[in-house]
Amino acid sequence: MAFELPPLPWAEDALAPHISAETIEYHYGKHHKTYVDNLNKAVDGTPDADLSLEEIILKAEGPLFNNSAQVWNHTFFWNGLSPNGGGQPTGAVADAINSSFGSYDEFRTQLTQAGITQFGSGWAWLIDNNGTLEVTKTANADLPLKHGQKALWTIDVWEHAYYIDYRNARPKFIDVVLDNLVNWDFVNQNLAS
Ligand code: MN3
Repeated sequence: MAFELPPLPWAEDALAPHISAETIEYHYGKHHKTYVDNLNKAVDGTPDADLSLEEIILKAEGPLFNNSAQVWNHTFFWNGLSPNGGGQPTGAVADAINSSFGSYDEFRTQLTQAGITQFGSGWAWLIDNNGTLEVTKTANADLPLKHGQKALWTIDVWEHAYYIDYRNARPKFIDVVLDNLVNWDFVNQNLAS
């Protein structure tokens, strides 16, 4: 069965003005869709077509890994954003962030630094590493799953994620997302799963 582009959890203009409908139109409607299309082309008629997305990510290298991982990463990224999100964490994640980082501010500093210092394209992550929350960054399509780590949240720092709205100002994009869009309910679900 072919992989499908999952629907967005909100309307294309719901994250504006922080992320514009135009950015979503391209980032979801073109970039994310292209990864899905390329993944389907790559597995069509092969035994991989019967595997789950996660199974493909774990076994694949090269273009098949890149496209399958980018499908997963983008779906995870969209679900981690909410029009009513951002700011201080809630629930169990708030306690886990305090115990792992000392404070929300320290988490925020580390996450921002990871996003800014990811040279070229990639992702910054909040992960659960055997009960301790950590911030990591990955290049291109790479993701925690490939390293045996559990992802709790991510931010896409490829230029296509922010260039329409923020041009070259990646730090501003990260700030705005942290202040306004982090879906802490989703992070709590991932922590609990
Ligand atoms: Mn992207």
